[in-house]
Order: sequence, then C-alpha cells, then structure tokens
Amino acid sequence: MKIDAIRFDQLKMPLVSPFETSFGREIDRECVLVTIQSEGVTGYGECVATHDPGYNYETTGTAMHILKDFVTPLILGKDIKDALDFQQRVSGIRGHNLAKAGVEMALWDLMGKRENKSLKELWGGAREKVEVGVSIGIQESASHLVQSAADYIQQGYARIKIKIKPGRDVEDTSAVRAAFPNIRLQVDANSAYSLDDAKTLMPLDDLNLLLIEQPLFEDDIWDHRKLQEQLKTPVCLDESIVSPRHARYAIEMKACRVINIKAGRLGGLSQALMVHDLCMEHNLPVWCGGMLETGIGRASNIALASLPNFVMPGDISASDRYYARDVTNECFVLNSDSTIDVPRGAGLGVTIDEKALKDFSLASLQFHNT
Ligand code: OSB
Ligand code: MG
Repeated sequence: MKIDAIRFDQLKMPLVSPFETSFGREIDRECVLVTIQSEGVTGYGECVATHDPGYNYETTGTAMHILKDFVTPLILGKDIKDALDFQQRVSGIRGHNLAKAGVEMALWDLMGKRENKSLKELWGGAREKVEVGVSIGIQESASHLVQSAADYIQQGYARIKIKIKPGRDVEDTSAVRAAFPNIRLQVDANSAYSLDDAKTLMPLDDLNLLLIEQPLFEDDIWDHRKLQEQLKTPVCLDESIVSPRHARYAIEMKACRVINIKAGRLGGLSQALMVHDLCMEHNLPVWCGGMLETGIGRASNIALASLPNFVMPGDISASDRYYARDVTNECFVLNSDSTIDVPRGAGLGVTIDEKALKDFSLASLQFHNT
C-alpha cells in the first residue's frame, strides 16, 4: 500500500456524562483521528490518547508531535506491505504506543477495504456479536453509584465494572453487590494502590467479583504477583501489559489470571492479536478494554472481541453511553442479550460524518506525498 497522504485530526468531543477514574475526571474526550489515503482508498484509525497523561504518559499533544515529526516521515510515500511491516518501520520510536496504534488501525481499515473483507474476516473472528459490559466512573457517593448501575442494568448491560480508588473502594463495591447479588461485577483501580495499601482491598475478595483490574503501579508486574497469591479473585492487568513480551512476563510470573487487551496500549492491533494468541496458548482468558472510543475505535474493538479467546465481556458499550453525537455515521446499539453486533462491512465497516469531524476538530495536520 503506497501511502499517498495522511491527516491527523485532534478531536474534542463532549461526553454524555463525566467519567471519573482514580487518575482524574473527564468531561470531554480528546483523541486523534488518523486518515490515510492509499491508491484511491481511504482508511481511518483512532489514536486513543487523551488530553491528560493520566492513563499513561501519552497525550493528544504528544501523539500529534510523534505522528507528525517521527511516524509520518517513516511511512509517507512508502509502500507499506502490512501491519508487521509498519511495526518494523516504527520500531526505532521508543514507546508512544497509542500514537503508533492509531496509524496501524488506519492501515487495517485500508487492507480490509482493498480485499473487501471485514476485520473480523481478516482475523478469523469466531462470533457475529460480542458480549459487552459497561464501565462506570467514580460517582458522588455509593448510593449514586448504585443508581447508576441500576440504570445501566435496566438498559440491558449484564456486566458492570466500577472504578475504585483509595477511600472509594470496599464500601462502594459492597453497595453495588448488595443491591445486585447476581450481577457480573468487576472493579478497576487504574494503578491507585501500592502493595502495602492493597491490604485494604482484601474485603473485595468476598464479593464474588469477576476480577480486580490493575490495582498496583503500571510498571510493577512483580508486586501484582505477590498480591495475586493472596487473593482468590483473579487479578487482571491493563496498564502493565504494553507489549506481547510483558504479557509473557505476567504469565510466567503468575502475576494475573486475566488480561485486558487494548490495541492502543499495546502499540497496534497486530500486537493485540499476538497477546490474544499467547494468552490462548496458556489458557488465560482475555477481554477487550475500552478507552471511551469514537465509532472508529469502537468498530475496531468489537472486531477484535470476535476472536475466540475473548471469553469475558468487553468494556464496549453502545455509542449513546458515551456520545450524543459521534464522528461515524453508524452507531453501535446494545442487543437485549447484552451483546453488540460485529460490523460486516469492509475494513472497520464504518463511515465518517465529515461535518461532525470538522465540528469537533481542535487542530488538523495534513501531509501529501509530492
Ligand atoms: O482503565 O479501562 C480503563 C477509560 C479510559 C481510560 C482507561 C480505562 C477506561 C475505561 C472505560 O474503563 C472503558 C470504556 O471505554 O467504556
Ligand atoms: Mg483499566
């Protein structure tokens, strides 16, 4: 695929409700939309960095810089064979996985469109619809949280994830468990605890949770192993798994029993596929994480979650849980069995609402091969 032109749009989109985690509160979601022109075909990708370096060190600002000054010169005018060829070309850029993954997604969209195959078909997805859940941010109080969970359960979500942080953990989680004794429930700390203060999390072990996600520091796989030894509940790693290598470390160390796969955090969909396969070989279940994506990233997540080892519900909710207006013409809806249909169209299987894109754009960079 000869790369004829590439565009990066830094977008800022209002969320339908604020999303609060242990690292901060988002009212608007930023991201970078990647558009690549190749031999008359247009491919789209989403870089899931946001305004603040809270989830990891990247931001929309660093992503625009890395994409413009380092990634673009390596691919513009070049003939890119496939995703692994792309990974090879950008392997000299340390880190910045979210930036790289946005471009790789656009390449997959192009490859699918050229071959007239959906991403699910390209990857050998095993299902037509994927099981999903909802991730609920930290609320004003435990009773507000219970109300929010009740609303989502009413809408049809059969799995609830709640965000926790020190001081807002056992009481909040217990309240949701008491209100919904049978709901599939899990928690996510986004690296808010040290091994010492993780002692306060021990009561969570008796709440019949599916998993406890990323309780400890993002660069600390070893302490997660020490914590997992003390818990019946599976530990799930999110932030710590930034490459297939890190997935192997975690498996070998027995640091977790579940892995959350996010193509962005791993540096690209090709890397996500590798982690999926590695976990399957080791009988470790995976599920698809979310980064409050637009319809572009959401289409990619749903296609990924159609692969066989995605055996737990993903953080993939319906479009209207996030945005009143999205950048895709298509929107994703929740089926009555807490699933979302896998797109069938070529590539990502979605189209762009150019007007929405323009309205949400904060900054735009465009490069042509001359
Ligand atoms: O840790 O899973 C996370 C959103 C932004 C950053 C990190 C995380 C999340 C979520 C939301 O939990 C998942 C979603 O997109 O619904
Ligand atoms: Mg997480």
